[in-house]
Amino acid sequence: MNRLALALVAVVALPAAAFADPFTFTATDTPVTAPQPTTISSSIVIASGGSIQDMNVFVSYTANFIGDLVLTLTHVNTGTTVTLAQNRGGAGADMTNVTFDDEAAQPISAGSAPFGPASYRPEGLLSAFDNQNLTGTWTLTAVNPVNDGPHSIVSFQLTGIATPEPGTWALFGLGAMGLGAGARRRRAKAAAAKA
Ligand SMILES: [Ca+2]
Ligand SMILES: [Ca+2]
Repeated sequence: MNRLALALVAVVALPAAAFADPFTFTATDTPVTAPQPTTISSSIVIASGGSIQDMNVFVSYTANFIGDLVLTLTHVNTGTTVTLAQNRGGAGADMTNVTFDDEAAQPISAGSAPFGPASYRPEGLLSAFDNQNLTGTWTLTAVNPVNDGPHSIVSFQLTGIATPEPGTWALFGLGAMGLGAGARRRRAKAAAAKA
């Protein structure tokens, strides 16, 4: 394999390993509390993210008679909404340290209140966000139309895997080419000095 081929392998192979990065973003506006039936929401603003490969949602929420809750995650920038839990848990209360994850062993329909700590597959598929850009505003919304007292989003977090957008890849490639050019110039100088 010649040097050019080696350099190409390095440029192509390194980013895939180095940049399929796990991410964690935590809402800072929690707790959000209101009397039912007022809808409550919590948002996370991500200034610069990559292409989503896996999205999971971590939630703690409190309410009596949780069975009338509809909990959704919306990417405001694209308008994509995924339902996490809809009318689950009956007369039970609360959802504590619950992770919604397409890869979880059990669906939310198999859980019972109080939910968690546990992982559940959501009602919809979080893979709806795959290959979309992580950048933007993400809103967790709790609709609870029957008044059983206050309800509260106690914590909200997004976790998953993202890779850089094509623009970032192009910049990385240019950077790697620049390094290669520098090495070639240094070798040429060394050769000239010897001559
Ligand atoms: Ca997942
Ligand atoms: Ca209620």
